[in-house]
Amino acid sequence: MPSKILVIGAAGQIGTELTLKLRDLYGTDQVIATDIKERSPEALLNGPFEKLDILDKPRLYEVVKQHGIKEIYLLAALLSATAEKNPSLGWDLNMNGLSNVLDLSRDGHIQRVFWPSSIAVFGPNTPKNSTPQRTVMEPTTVYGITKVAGESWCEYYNNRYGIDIRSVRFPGIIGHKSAPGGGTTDYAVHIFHEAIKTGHYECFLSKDAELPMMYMPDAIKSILQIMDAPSESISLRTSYNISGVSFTPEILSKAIQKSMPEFTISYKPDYRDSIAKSWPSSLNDELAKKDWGWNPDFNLEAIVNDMLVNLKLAV
Ligand code: AKB
Repeated sequence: MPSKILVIGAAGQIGTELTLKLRDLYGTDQVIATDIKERSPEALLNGPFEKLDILDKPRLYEVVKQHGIKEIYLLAALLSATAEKNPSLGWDLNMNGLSNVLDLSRDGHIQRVFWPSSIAVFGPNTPKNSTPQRTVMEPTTVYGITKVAGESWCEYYNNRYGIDIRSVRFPGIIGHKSAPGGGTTDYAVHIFHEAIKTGHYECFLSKDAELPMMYMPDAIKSILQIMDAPSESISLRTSYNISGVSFTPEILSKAIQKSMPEFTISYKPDYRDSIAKSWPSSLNDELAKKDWGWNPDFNLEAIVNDMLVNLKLAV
């Protein structure tokens, strides 16, 4: 019987799909979904749910003890665009949420932790194409700053206390089952919904803002793969670059037009465009491939086809 798992931020874009997948693999009652939201999202009603504010450390310890949790997936965070509107909350939630979970582990309650970092760790002075694993970072957003600091915090806890924490740097994630919440890359999900609903999308990035992206099944696969790998093969305890596909809003809109020729796009870049332009266009993920066999399945065409089929079915 696998040890019990806690997903924190389970109502979010990745949290929802990750919880469903973990419940499929390990059993519904083995995976406790938690979120700051009062109630479980519909999709997660098949299993246990607890309301949990990650900044409430006593409550976190209580939930962990009550359910005999041994493994945590920490997905609660304020993403890049939202955190720019409230930088101190972004810092507080992203850093102290992580610290609370790492302390649980240091205190011997938890055996393993997954925590996602992001391409937001990079900044305008980072090499843009095929960004190396180790390079200049210098992020310009509070979200990116918390991810750089969080990576070092994870490595510190691993070195000092032997905590088994694993992490990947997520690009923008595209999926059809759950909504993205406050990221710069969210346009790549909104565009599909608007294409189907109204046939037009007004994009908040400029047409040439090229970003690394990934389809949700690949994102979930990366989490399962890195968590399944033997501890000795994880040579990096900050966070691994992983790559899927890279495209601009213009390239994505043309890919959608292949199936929906009547679809149109216009551009009204806002503050998120300068965030996007400070991030890499593509990543070098050789180390993730070498250490734990990372390999994505979905290219742009496959993503577009799958999104359109599933969203049309859901209408
Ligand atoms: C965001 O846009 O903030 C996130 C991310 C790239 O981490 N999707």
